Amino acid sequence: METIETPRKKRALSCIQSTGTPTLGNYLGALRNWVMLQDEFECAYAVADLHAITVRQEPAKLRQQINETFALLLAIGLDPEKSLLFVQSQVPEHAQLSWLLSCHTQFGELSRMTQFKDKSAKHADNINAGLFTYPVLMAADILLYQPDVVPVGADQKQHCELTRDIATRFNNLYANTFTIPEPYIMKTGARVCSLQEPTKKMSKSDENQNAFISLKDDPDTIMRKFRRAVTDSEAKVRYAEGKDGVNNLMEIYSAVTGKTLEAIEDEFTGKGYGDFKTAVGEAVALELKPIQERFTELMKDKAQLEALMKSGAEKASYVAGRTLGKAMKKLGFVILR
Ligand code: ATP
Ligand code: LTN
Repeated sequence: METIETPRKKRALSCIQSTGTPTLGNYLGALRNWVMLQDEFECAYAVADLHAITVRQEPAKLRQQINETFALLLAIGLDPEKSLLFVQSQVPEHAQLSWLLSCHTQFGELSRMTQFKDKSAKHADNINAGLFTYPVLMAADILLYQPDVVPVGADQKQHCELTRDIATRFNNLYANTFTIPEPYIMKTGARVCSLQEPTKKMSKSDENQNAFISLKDDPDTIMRKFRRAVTDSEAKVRYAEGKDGVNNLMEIYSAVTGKTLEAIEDEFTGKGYGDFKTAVGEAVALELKPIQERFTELMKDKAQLEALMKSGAEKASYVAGRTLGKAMKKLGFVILR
């Protein structure tokens, strides 16, 4: 008798660091796509807290940020019934596979990573080994769950490519072990820029608070930050080379409202930047309102958050343990039963 195999759902995995409150850049570039993929893919999403300590963190603040980032994942609409949600440090297999993979990654490859170059310039007094091997831990995060796609912002494309190279190398040396994943980068919102230096990406660890919109910013703060956003002296809302500030605001507005760049140009013909910035601020505040309300509720129930972390970590450890075991066996380690 012929059996009909149901094709397996494609898998997605991604993580966000607990280095501060997630920004509008994190949301438009990655997080909201995670929610979108939930029904179509088998998804696993994590708070990358081990990655966060590649730059110095204050312990009490780190703990708070891990809890808040986990709560925000729930607040944006990720459903633990549909997706695997967990905290990286609570699943020890990540650090274990990272070691195995680091012995299959070249010094030269890691030296070429632009995030390493940027972060070592920014933290010149603390260029630690973890900052250098950061992409190997990221490769472990990904490969443990055998995903087909990795939904990230454009800045993570290079790390995803390195992950593919490491996995391919491992598969060729030992036999097929890891699925080779593709980065999944959306067209709009993939690179939201700083409101103060619009050629740089918006980053949650920026020292200048006016440079980013945090997902926790209240409407007044959002409006004030957009009003202060750097633009130019042309006073014309149009998307063009050299108009980085305006282009960034147009992209944000487009990503939030779904309007095309042309429609936005039409909407603001004959109007100044004041009206435009108000419209962008209002649209963003409206988008964030329900997320903020759910976040406040979730943070009131620490026991529930912890219970969700616990069940997520257990499920993740089961999946990760299987892949880790497979990789160790292929490498020649003695596996005890
Ligand atoms: P940090 O400032 O601490 O380096 P970050 O803001 O870059 O952090 P991450 O936790 O490293 O945030 O990134 C989480 C996800 O958000 C990644 O998929 C990343 O590509 C995406 N992302 C980060 N910044 C932006 C941005 N400005 N625009 C679009 N996507 C972004
Ligand atoms: N390096 C990522 C965060 C990250 C990640 C991952 C993203 C850590 N592990 C696994 C996707 C998959 C960053 O955004 N800077």
